[in-house]
Amino acid sequence: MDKLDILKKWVEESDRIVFFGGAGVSTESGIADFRSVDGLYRQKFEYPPEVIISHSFYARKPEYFFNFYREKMLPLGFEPNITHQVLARWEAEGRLSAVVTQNIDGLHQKAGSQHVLELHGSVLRNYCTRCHKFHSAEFVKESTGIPRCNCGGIVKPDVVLYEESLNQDTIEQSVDAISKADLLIVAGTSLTVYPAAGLINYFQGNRLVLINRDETPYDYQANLVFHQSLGEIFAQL
Ligand code: CNA
Repeated sequence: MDKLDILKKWVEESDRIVFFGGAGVSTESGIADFRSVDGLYRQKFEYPPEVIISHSFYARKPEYFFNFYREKMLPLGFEPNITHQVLARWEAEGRLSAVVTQNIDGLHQKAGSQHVLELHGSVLRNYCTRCHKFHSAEFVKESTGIPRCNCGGIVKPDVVLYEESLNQDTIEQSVDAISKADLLIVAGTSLTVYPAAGLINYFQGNRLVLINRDETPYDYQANLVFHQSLGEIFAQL
């Protein structure tokens, strides 16, 4: 049996699949990732991107942060691709228990997935840091300089910046889903951002599948590895 047939068989036999994904899941929707050859980290900016999207930079230079965020990190108007769609279908069929994602683009929900654990938050939620009023992503996109609420407070995206901690409840739910999974598919992630990447160590099964164009530090732990595009694989599932 070739690798793809094995994966198909495992999917058919599963009813607690967990999909753990990253920016590579959305590149085929047109959203750049961080670490591919045309990713954000290979482009030249005045400061390295990981510095700009850190909490201390946000606190020191909020206007610069928001200009970068609006231009490079606010993916509006994109549509889910075949990978998002197949995952939503598996959930509806009762095969998949959770999507754990490092993405902040909301495309899994747009494709119809219900149980999505967003480790790094979402650009679709924005709150005033003073009165906590909700603001849409369009509000932030259309703002100039520092986005401000009617009360004068800064409107901050509900996105986890470097140096900020992850939501404890989301971590606990992710650990719970991963530890109970009968098939864990890890895909479209360089597995270099912690603590998110470490969560896959909670998997207790022996069907760990890794799908990523580039090699990852976890390839050696996987039971099946595909160095291919997600779209190529998911179009056949
Ligand atoms: P990353 O470090 O940029 O890694 C992405 C990985 O995906 C790379 O190893 C690529 O080889 C691989 N890849 C890219 N496209 C495909 C494809 N079509 N098929 C298969 N593999 C592919 O991204 P991570 O998610 O690992 O890093 C974590 C960061 C990136 C998170 O904090 C995210 O919030 C952040 N991010 C999110 C988005 C988004 O929400 N769409 C976009 C850019 C960055």
